[in-house]
Amino acid sequence: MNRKIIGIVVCTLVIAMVLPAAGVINKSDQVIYPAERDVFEFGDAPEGPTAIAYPSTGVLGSFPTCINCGPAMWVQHMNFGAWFGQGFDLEVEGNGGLCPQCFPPYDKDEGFQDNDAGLIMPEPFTINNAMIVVPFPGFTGTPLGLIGQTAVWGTNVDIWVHNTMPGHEPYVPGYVNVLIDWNQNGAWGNPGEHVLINFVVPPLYIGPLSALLPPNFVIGPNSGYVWARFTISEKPVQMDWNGAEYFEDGETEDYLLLIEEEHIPVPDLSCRGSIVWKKITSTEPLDTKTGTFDVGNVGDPGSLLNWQVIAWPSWGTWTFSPSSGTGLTAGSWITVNATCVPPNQPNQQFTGNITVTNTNDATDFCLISVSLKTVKNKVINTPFLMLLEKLVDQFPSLKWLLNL
Ligand SMILES: [Ca+2]
Ligand SMILES: [Ca+2]
Ligand SMILES: [Ca+2]
Ligand SMILES: [Ca+2]
Repeated sequence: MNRKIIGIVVCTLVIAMVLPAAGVINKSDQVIYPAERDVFEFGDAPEGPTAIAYPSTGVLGSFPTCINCGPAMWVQHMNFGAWFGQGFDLEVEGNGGLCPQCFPPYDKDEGFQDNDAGLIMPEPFTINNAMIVVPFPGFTGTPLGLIGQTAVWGTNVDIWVHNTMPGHEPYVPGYVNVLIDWNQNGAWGNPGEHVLINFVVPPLYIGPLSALLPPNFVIGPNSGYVWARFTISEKPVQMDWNGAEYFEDGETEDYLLLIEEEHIPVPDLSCRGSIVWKKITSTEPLDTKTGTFDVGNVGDPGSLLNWQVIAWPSWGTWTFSPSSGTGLTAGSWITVNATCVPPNQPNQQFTGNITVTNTNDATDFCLISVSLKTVKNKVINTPFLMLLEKLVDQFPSLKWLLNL
């Protein structure tokens, strides 16, 4: 090791030793010195008889946050060198000192990217004074992932950790634990909610937790919001920890995270066009009439439509080409050629509909209106009519007979 490298290492060690001893910056920019540490680091997940954890269900928060109210205990840390993000701040009570008369306001200890919060991803949510779940100002809020998806550290979730905890060696490892309220009952400790268990952060490690390759975990079974607790501490906790403990060192940060339901794109059938055949003669019943209409998928991007012509007028003889289709992509249209051999009934107006349906959803259908008008029957090749026409030629005043 050359002198320069030794110098850098010594400098780093000195800074690491001096920083925790010198204190940390709290939210009012006051430096807190060790001698004044009659305050601690707490959580800010909701707790109390009026603290709603999830506005959509009204479930109350029973997370261990407040000293002066139940139903749970609380988490607290002194701090000598382990935290998340750029620092930590110390208070006399949970939720940034506002317990127990609070919720709202929420997230009064750490928010997101506020120099205290260490969460790198996802972008968490909070609950405003109108009790609406919202992203933090300046952020859009991003989901942890989908139900049942594996949350990968560094891709779905990450947090900045800082471990310069002094000890006998002279630095000691820290332990990171993560709890997520998968079943949204307002408490941790249910099976599967302890998603990172006593994960070791080596002495003097400062960086994203993902770089230490913590084990990934499967996202819970419910969509919506879940309160999560990230804790770094000097000692391990028990399995299925409920989030309450007194620690000599470290920090706890609580976040409201979003889990999304997998969205399966849904097709939506649409039709355009109508068919009108005016004044056709029925003297040539095999004179097939043709027309067209369009069938389209105006549904979600990525959706595929299966469709079918299921009904048509009872008059005439109909054929359709094509009469059904599968896998019509969103935004696509297909032209259907309709042919009809008209009924051999003179001087009539026929109307009706062609019905096209989404094969996978009977409530998704559309109608193409059709109309056909036949003229009066002029059966010119019958001997009687030929005779009549000759008669009219000689006696034009009898022309009205031809209109009968
Ligand atoms: Ca905290
Ligand atoms: Ca928080
Ligand atoms: Ca922090
Ligand atoms: Ca729970």
